[in-house]
Amino acid sequence: MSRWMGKLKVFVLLSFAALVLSACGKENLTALDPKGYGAQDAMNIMVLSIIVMVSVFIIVMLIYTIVLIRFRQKKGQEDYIPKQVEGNHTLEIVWTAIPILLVLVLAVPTVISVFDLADTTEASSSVNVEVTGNQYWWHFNYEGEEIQTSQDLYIPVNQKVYLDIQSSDVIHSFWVPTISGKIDANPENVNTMFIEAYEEGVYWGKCAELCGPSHSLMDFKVVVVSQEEFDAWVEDMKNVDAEEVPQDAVAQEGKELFEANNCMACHAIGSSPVATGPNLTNYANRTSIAGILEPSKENMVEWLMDPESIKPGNKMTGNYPSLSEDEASSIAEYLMQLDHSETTPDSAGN
Ligand code: HEC
Ligand SMILES: [Cu+2]
Repeated sequence: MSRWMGKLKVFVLLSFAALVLSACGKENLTALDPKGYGAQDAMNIMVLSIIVMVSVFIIVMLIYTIVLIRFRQKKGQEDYIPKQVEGNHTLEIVWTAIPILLVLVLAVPTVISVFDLADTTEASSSVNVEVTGNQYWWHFNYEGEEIQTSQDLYIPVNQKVYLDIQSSDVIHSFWVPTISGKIDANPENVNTMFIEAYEEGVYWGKCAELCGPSHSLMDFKVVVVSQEEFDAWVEDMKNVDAEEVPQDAVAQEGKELFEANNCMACHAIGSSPVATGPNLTNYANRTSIAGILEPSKENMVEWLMDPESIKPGNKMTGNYPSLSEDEASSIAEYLMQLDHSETTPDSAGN
């Protein structure tokens, strides 16, 4: 009885863990509530496989139960040997054919979907973005437009957006579970995929390939806005004046400190292709700082004074003169007033 109780306890504990952990996900960071083309395809195939597997289970269990009851040894028949069916051709053909059929039912939609998702014939007439994974942040270059951004990828709703994905260092993997499947960002070659979102909103993206100590912090967002808002955003971003001097005196001082402290060796504001660090254009509208912190001035000061404690192993630590709290605060003031567009994550239907 104690062994049985032990098993029951483990079962109850696991069920409880499953129940509790299933609530851990973030909204718009789940493959189970698809809101995009690739994610919907994956979901359909998952549902199909579950239907097939559950049906097989139920049918096998049914036959098993019937056989158990109908063919059990009856009193007075201890010596009775039932009809033997080994080598029965019909049976053997049936139990070979059924699994082949099931594999086909799963394989055909899967293969169709794989080819469909790899189809890039419409790429030339769509928005194309060059995506570069870096330890531990993402760079986005809108091809043919003078637009460079990082961390927040703006795309128009209900449009295929083609991504040319690569890495500047180690292998990463680009994944926005609610919208699409994932694809590797390799240092040697460019991988192409498209994403299409069916609903406006802000969707979470993750690096899905272990790439170093801050791999799990390599988050980004896809900001899906209406076509009009996207067009407006493109215009705004193309016309950014990187030299613009802020009105506010503290922000002005921040700009000077930004220029004096080597920041520009790695960070660009505007369309400059410098991408050793994230492009900081339009920073006031970012959904996060360094991909993971709430966008507040306190968090920014914390990041500037000690990025290592926030993202271990990041490539900014130690590569600029250390800043006093006042200096960090002025720089934060400067960056967080870089507001180049009316299109913000809040316009994304939220
Ligand atoms: C050696 C290159 C380098 C220098 C110099 C540098 N940074 Fe960075 N910075 C980076 C990298 C790389 C990241 C991305 C870190 C990560 O997320 O892993 C980063 C991230 C940031 C971020 C967060 C960006 C985002 O997308 O939210 C800010 C803000 C920032 N740096 C400001 C500064 C300022 C201000 C200075 C100068 C005082 C500076 N950086 C100097 C490389 C650099
Ligand atoms: Cu990564």
